[in-house]
Amino acid sequence: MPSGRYIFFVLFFLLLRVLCRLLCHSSMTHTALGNAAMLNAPKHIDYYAKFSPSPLSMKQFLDFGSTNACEKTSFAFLRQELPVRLSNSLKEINLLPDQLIMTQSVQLVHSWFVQSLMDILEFQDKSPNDPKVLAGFVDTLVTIRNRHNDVVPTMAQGVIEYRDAFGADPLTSQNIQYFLDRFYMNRISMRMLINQHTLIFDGSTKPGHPSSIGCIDSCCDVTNVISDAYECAKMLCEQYYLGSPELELREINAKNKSQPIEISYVPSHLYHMVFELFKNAMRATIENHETSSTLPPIKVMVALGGEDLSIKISDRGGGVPFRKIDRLFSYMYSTAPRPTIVRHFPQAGFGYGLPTSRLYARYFQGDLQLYPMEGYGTDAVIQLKALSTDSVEKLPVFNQTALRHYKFNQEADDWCVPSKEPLNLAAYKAAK
Ligand code: W6P
Repeated sequence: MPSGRYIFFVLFFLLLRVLCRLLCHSSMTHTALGNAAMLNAPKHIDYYAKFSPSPLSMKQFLDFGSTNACEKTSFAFLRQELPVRLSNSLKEINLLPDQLIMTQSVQLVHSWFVQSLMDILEFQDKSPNDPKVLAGFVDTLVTIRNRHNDVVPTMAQGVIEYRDAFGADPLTSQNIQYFLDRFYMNRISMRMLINQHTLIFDGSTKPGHPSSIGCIDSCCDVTNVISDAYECAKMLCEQYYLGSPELELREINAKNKSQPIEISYVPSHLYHMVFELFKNAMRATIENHETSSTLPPIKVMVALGGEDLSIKISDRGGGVPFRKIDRLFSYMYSTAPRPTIVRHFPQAGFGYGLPTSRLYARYFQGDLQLYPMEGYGTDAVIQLKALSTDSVEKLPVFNQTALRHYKFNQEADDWCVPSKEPLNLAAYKAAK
């Protein structure tokens, strides 16, 4: 019976294809959940993206770790707030150029976000009074933190793929800049929430720093952190260049002249910023003095006023043309052509060090700016809030204004484009 055999084979192959689809799909999305649960994800994303994130102040972060706050409160806050922040980012990913969204890298990051959202939603109906639930929540947060470890290099890979295929036009570059600044800022904020909860409620007793609550130090000794970061950058610099500029550090505590400068801050964030600035200052100094026998020192000034804490790091590395400053912060420009492994001293524009440092400064309402004097050197200035009441998270929110940023930026500029050939004024000469 040839036709019976034929039908049998067709059915057999159809069955194989269905099985194959199912297997491939589940391995592609790296999901522990069934496909049925994943199919509900868009509904949940739409729901949580409608909420605006709730920024916390430094004081509120500190309160979670002191006696009057408890794990249940933190749990109840996070199981709502993390889905809100995740969903706001997920919505914004959809506004990237299609060819960027379609890259494997961006798809992978997207799948991590969806998976993490679904992981937290498992806790929506569980009781905060059950210690097993609370312990399970800490474990889930640790899993999520690990899952997202490589978000930055993976997104960078996506940007490289896009740039190699479609080039770097100014509009796309601007949209990617806008997106990644917001996306990474949200990431910093979610890792901050997760770190605080897991550090404070991991069940261990806290030895060490009495002024520390989670990763925040309520008496962060700014000068100490700066000195540590300098020493580490100096070590790398000497390994690579066989020399390094000295540090000259001055400080003024305007409020308390004889006291050390202390603020409530995240020491690791401060370290990240000044370490990055030191590496840049050292590289510029050395490469600008290759022929001379002495190196000018890097001068650091720290000032604490009533409102601001300011740090200025000055090098005499010859500066940069002012026109090129934006590029130092650009994700599109500063992405290495290939994912080069930097084993030695990081080179100019080696990656995302400067833009992420600026995000850390802005996260608690500060900023980081560069003031080059081409031909002489560069001042890098970090501004931070001195008061814990002013240090409030700066968070992106996905709304109509954000949407407009992506949509309507193609409009003509409202400033004239300078012409290469100046107008011939002779044509305007009044007739005699
Ligand atoms: C430079 C370029 C730069 C970037 C960041 C910090 C300091 C410096 N110095 O020449």
